[in-house]
Amino acid sequence: MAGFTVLKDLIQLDKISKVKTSPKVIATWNNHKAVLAAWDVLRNNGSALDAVEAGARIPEDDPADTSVGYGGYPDREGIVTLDASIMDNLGNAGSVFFLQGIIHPVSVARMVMEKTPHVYLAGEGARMFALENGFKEQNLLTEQAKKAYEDWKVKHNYSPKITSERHDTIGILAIDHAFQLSGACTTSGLAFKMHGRVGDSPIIGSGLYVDNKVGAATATGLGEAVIKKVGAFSIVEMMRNGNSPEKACKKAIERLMELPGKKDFQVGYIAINKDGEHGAYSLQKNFPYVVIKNGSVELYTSSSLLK
Ligand code: SD4
Repeated sequence: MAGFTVLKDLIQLDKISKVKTSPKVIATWNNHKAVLAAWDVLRNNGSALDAVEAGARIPEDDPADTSVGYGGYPDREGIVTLDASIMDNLGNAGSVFFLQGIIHPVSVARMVMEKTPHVYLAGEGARMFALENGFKEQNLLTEQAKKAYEDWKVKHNYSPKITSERHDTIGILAIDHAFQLSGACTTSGLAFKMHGRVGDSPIIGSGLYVDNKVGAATATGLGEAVIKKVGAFSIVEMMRNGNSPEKACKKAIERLMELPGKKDFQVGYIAINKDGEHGAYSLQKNFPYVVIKNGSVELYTSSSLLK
């Protein structure tokens, strides 16, 4: 009997060693503090869902990150408005659009996913929901962001043209010890956007998509372009059809070439598949992304279509 148990254990071990995947987190840009926070969750046997939320909350809190949460650059009226989304391994999704005065939109998005029958809450409704659920209201416009806004008004003469001055939006994907996938994306959107504008980040299938059987993808860059090509969903579908994460991201970037003005904007995609393989691709060069596995952080620069 004892021999049988040992053999069974060996078979189990053998099975495990053939599984390619181990916990991993991947995030857009050099969000190394975010992947470390996510890793801390995974290392303690936490879920991919908890990991991506913990990771996304890091830049939301960071006044130096001018594309996310507190310290994010405001819109053309000088108001910081936030978009965020989250998806779990079961295909559940939650998002907030155009949220004002609440520092952690990713956690509000998670609450929309877990506590309501809805997927999207926008504007005042999202803010009321957050306040009713214990989130505190606070001013998200830092002195530095206010100054940048004042300078922009002078320099750009309040032009409605899209200016992609800075990008640091975090899209973050994780696979946990139980081989489950989750993802999140959070942003203050394009700097000096029109009041009421919503980007790709909270739109399920555009800025973020997770299918636990296949993989997950997320986006950064010009949201209008990502929305028009339903970026993240198309990457997951391309992975379903046998493409590696990098190949799928590349094909999705190639589709952007059908859009006008392609030389003037950036889009970067990152993806991970069910085997834990990751990849990325961007339209313009110099798109960094960060990966953590076995506790060590690696910063990569993706290949790009335009050189
Ligand atoms: C948006 N995709 O709102 C976001 C912007 C972004 O880094 O990625 N900024 O369009």
